[in-house]
Amino acid sequence: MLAEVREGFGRTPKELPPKYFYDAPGSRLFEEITRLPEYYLTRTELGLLKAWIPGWLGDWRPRSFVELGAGSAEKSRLVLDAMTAENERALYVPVDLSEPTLDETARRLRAEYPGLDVAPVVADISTNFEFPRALPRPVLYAFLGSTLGNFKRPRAVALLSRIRKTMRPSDRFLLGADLKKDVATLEAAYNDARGVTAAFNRNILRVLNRELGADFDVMAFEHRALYDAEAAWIEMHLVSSRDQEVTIPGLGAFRFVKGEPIRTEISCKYDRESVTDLFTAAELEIEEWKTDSENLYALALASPSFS
Ligand code: AVI
Repeated sequence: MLAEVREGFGRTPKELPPKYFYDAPGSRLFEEITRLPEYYLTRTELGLLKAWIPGWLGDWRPRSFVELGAGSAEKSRLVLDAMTAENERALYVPVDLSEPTLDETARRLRAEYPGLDVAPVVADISTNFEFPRALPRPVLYAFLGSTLGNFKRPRAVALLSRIRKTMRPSDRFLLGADLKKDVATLEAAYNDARGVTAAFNRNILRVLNRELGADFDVMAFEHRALYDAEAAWIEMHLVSSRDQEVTIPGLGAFRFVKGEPIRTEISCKYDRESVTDLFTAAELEIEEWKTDSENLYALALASPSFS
């Protein structure tokens, strides 16, 4: 963590890796975000999964389901229901950074689905983590919630390529992707009226205080989220509300001038073309592309390409 913060604070503007949002309070705040009226992503994705998963998994029945960033696996139930519909045995591999969340998820799912083997993997998917290979085929890999959008292109392509390398011809990859749309809708989703996203954003500084002994005055940084249309991403910042100095033991003192931002997250927004572009770079090709009636969000089901 110290090395990553050193690297991020060496940039202009300073940056922090968004994975550090998700300690226990941060994960609870994120769950709250997913239920906000402005944050249409989660409920729209759920509607699409409900509409399309039973049909897709009825025709092609995977025996393993590997889910990246699984968290509490709420949306995963739709896939698990379809996989276990005919009392067949199935394997679920939830992959997440948080061991306590995974343990709890595994405990609940084992009780709920008697025919399901649950083999959680604690891993940081933003690094070079190796995917399990010896899995009953076919395998459905999934990365939902538009979390791929929190990765810049090189990391997104690297992650997709790592998934692709483990795929056999009968396997599929399912991506949830938030779509480009009017700026007002996008910015409202990251600037909710109740200030939950602001609390979520600031929480990263509490994590640094607790884990690294830093002395951020958390309330002296303001939440800001803006859409950059050229990059096609939302940028979340914490903006210093005054001139101040922060000490991070092991890294030293950092001066902030009033108005100086720390970039805490990017959240890329896609269209079919940009998803195709990422997939092509990773040797994947879109088999199914489904959007909701308002064109807010998409599910892309992809197969490995062999060109
Ligand atoms: C997890 N990820 C897809 C969320 C997003 O929309 O980029 C994280 C988030 N940040 C602010 N609100 C939600």
